[in-house]
Formats: sequence, structure tokens, C-alpha cells
Amino acid sequence: MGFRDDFVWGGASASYQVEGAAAEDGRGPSVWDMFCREPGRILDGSSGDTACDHYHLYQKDVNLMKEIDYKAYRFSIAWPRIIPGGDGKLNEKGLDFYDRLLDSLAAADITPYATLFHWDYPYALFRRGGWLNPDSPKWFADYVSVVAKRLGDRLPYIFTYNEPQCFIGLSYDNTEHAPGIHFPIWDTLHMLHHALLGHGLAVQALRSIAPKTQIGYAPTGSAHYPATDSAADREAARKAYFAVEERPFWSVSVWSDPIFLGRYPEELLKKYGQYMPPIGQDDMKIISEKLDFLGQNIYNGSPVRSDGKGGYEYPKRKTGYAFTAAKWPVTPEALYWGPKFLQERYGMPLYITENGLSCQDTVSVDGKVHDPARIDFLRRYLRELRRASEDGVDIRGYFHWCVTDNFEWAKGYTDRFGMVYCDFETQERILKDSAYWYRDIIRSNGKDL
Ligand code: GCO
Repeated sequence: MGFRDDFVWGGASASYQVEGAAAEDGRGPSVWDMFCREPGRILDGSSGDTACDHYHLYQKDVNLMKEIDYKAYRFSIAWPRIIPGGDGKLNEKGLDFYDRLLDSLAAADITPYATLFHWDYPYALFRRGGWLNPDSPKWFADYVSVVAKRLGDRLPYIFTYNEPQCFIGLSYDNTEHAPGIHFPIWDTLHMLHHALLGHGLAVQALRSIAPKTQIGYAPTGSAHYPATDSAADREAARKAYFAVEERPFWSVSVWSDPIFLGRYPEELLKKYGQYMPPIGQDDMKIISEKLDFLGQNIYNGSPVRSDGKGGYEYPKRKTGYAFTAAKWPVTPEALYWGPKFLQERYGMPLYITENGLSCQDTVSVDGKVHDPARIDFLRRYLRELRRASEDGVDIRGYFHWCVTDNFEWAKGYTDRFGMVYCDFETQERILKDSAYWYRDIIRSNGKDL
């Protein structure tokens, strides 16, 4: 019992958060490059211009991953590095970088899991209307075809998008993320539909160009769990997990039902149907092209209880509850109930594509980085994930977010999520205590949790 023998242990990153080299070798600007220039958008006034300089230091990073004994590395490919204008002319030098990275991973025997889009949307396409433009699904699929042609035979696993909840919801509804412009619901619903269509067209392109590649998707969402073990609370949590609440773009079902069930959730149509764009005859078929697995990013959830009337409510968290440096609640149950509910509804093999926390990590006087809170957090969460696996949930792997500390979007460099400490001025890396702990967990395949 425990995790399956071939369980995939790894860590994750995203291009804009680690690569740096923002203006090098022909990379075009993304919405994030522009957003970071606007005063007040990023907490510490920083940008991903240099980040962890992974573009140049990737070999060093792969060596560190090897030291931790990673089986796999989840990274993202920067669209504007491959096609600087978003659509049209290719940039060979950008593709060369991923070639080098893949060579280095292969030499270290670390399996690549590539995400095709982790938010660095080409600025040139934004100027043409971005996800509102009816051609936007095709732009994405064309970019994916380029990647598939050049790198497909070396990419055994691919995720189309990372967290569409964020690149539409946090970017165009809330304005915390680039480009940070609020649009009304009738426009954001158009973006939703176009993004889903882009995913479907990309899957079709991948199937024809890289038939051996297995394809998934990596959305997110708060993973609700029952406040008690009663049947009523379980049912309440299940309902809440897939509900379409006031902020529809944060919902799990809005982004996953169309893909895995071929339809939009009833509740979305009931609440916002009047604002939905026209849906073409084949659209839902394209959107629900069969995938091989579901990736889910799970950081936390909320306890849910029955309201006694067939509905649900969120009880107040206990006073003084545990939270991380980013002030996110510590809720290990999310890694049991999230996978369980997802499997029930979508019946897909599952990867946890991101999980982790930010801590106030510093280099101690002994030159090391002691992060006991990360070890405790991960132990608690991974025990819950193991319990889900033992209860029959088909969990294939786990990617810790993230390898090195990096550019944490609107928080700049003020949050440290890595297992590897990064000094952003000198680019020195130090394995934190949690990295050594994780290595031992990997070696025991989770038995020592
Ligand atoms: C996300 C992204 C990551 C973040 C991480 C910590 O989930 O928001 O995928 O890029 O850095 O989640 O916030």
C-alpha cells in the first residue's frame, strides 16, 4: 500500500517566474513584461527580467534537481520566446533553449513534464484583442503545433494550460495579474470560451503531430473538504467544490466540466447564460477532446458543512488557525478530498501539479536554510495524498511548487516557495533542509512520511 511503485516525484516551475533573459535571443515581450513596468503593480517594484536566470543557469538547476533525486521536472515553455509576435515568425533561438534544457534533463534521467502556457501571453497578441479575438484559439493551437513539431518527440507529457482560473479570472476580472484590466462578465465569458477552444484545438494538433505524447491540463481551485465526517457534510463539501459561486472564474467546474464532461455546468448557464457567447456546433466536441490525465494545483481548501436544508455553508475557521507566510491556510485535508472528489466527477488519472507554501526563509548563521515549517506542511499534505491513493484514487504523481525561490507574480520576490533558496542578487542557490527531507521521502516512495 502507499503510493504506486512508479509514482512520479518532482518539482515545478514556470517560464516567466524563473527564466529571466527577458530580452535575450529574440524573445518578445509578454503581458507580464509590460505589467511589471507599471508602478504599483508588483509589491516590491520588481519584474521577471532576471528572476533566477534559469535561462543561463538551467544546468546548475538540473544538477540540484538531481541532488534531490527528482524523477520529473514540470516547467513551462514561454510562448513569446518561441514566437515573439505571438503568431507568425518563429524564433529558432528560443526553441534551442528548450532543446538544451531537454538534453540536460535526459542526461540526468529526469522526465520532462512541459506546460505549454503558464501566463506569459505574447504582448503583441494582447494588442490584437488577446483572448477576446475570435482567432485567439487558433493562435494558441498554431504555437502548440510549432512546439510539437520541434520538440514533440522529446516531450512524453504535456499540460496545455496552467490555471486558466488565474489567466482569465485574476487578469481580466480581478486585476491583480497581467494585464490587470477589468472586463465585464460578457467579455470574460467570451475569453473563457476562446481559451477552452484553444485548449481543444491544441490537443487536436498534438494528437496529430506528436501521437506518443500524453496530454493533460493543470487547473486549480480551492479544494473544499467536509468539516466533519458525516454523510451530510461530505455531500455539502462535494457540492461546494464544484459550485459556481460569485466569482465564476475561480470555479473548478467552469473550467473542467467542458473539458472532461463536454458541457458547461448548469449553474453557470443558470446564473450567467444570458451573457454566454454563441457556442458553435462543434465547439464542445473540440473542447472535450479526450485527455490522458488531469493535473490539479492544490494548495488549500475550506471546511464545508451542511446547512441542514440540502445546501452548504462555510463554518468560520478556528481562531488562530495555521497559515503560511503568504497567509494561506494550512489545510492538509485538501489533498485527500480534492483528489477524491475530482476522481469521482471526472474519472481521470491525476497528478498534483502544484502544492507547497511560502515561508520566511533566510540563510542562518551556519550558512544553511532551515525550513521546518515546510517539512511539517509537506508531511501533513503528503500523508493525506497517500491516504487518497490507498483509498483507490488513481494518483500518478506529485510536483512540489517549486524548485528554486522565484518571481511570485504580483508579490515579486517577497514570497519564497522554493525547496532551493535563491539569492536573487548573486544567483547563489542553497538546498533548504526540506530538499534533503524530500529526497529521503522520494527514496522511500513516501513510506517515511
Ligand atoms: C499558481 C501558479 C504558480 C504560483 C504558485 C504560488 O498556482 O499561482 O501556478 O505560478 O507561483 O501557485 O502562488
